[in-house]
Amino acid sequence: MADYIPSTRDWVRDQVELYEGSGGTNGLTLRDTGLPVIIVTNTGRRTGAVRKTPLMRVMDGDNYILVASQGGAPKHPVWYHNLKAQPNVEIRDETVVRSMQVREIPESPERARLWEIAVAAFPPYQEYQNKTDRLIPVFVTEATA
Ligand code: F42
Repeated sequence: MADYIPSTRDWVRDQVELYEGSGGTNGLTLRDTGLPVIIVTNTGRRTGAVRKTPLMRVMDGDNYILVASQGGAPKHPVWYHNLKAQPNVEIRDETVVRSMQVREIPESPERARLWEIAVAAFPPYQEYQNKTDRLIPVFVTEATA
């Protein structure tokens, strides 16, 4: 079993500790927004370590939409590259943990549809897109058998 290496960002690490440490009963929202968060367990593409990334919970039916916004920063978050290299992840949604596979959706009408759903769920995504030159990546999940 690979080691878990926590995020270097205090607020992110703290949220993961609270969320996972409570078995998915505490620390479930982004700060005081009341908006739900999931924890995506992914594999470090260089270290092979276990990485845990909280993201907003955005649903398209039974599938999760993962938005690599990183607050509109100029570069993709590191987890984006981890997911491209190793698309098998675990998603914790409150008390439920499932193995899922993710795929990035290239620019297309399908991506536009998913983006609309994401912005409806978390309006700051649009502000983040407006302030960066990169097209913010969008992944969707499919449950693995
Ligand atoms: N970020 C989003 O992009 N979208 C969201 O919807 C979102 C919601 C959210 C809600 C709650 C919350 O607490 C955080 C939220 N975040 C959201 C922030 C998100 O959890 C990430 O912290 C953020 O996107 C930055 O991701 P990152 O992967 O760039 O993380 C950085 C800070 C980090 O911890 N980096 C590690 C480090 O040590 O600096 C590296 C981690 C890593 O995977 N390393 C790789 C390895 O092999 O282990 C090597 C990677 C390489 O290629 O070098």
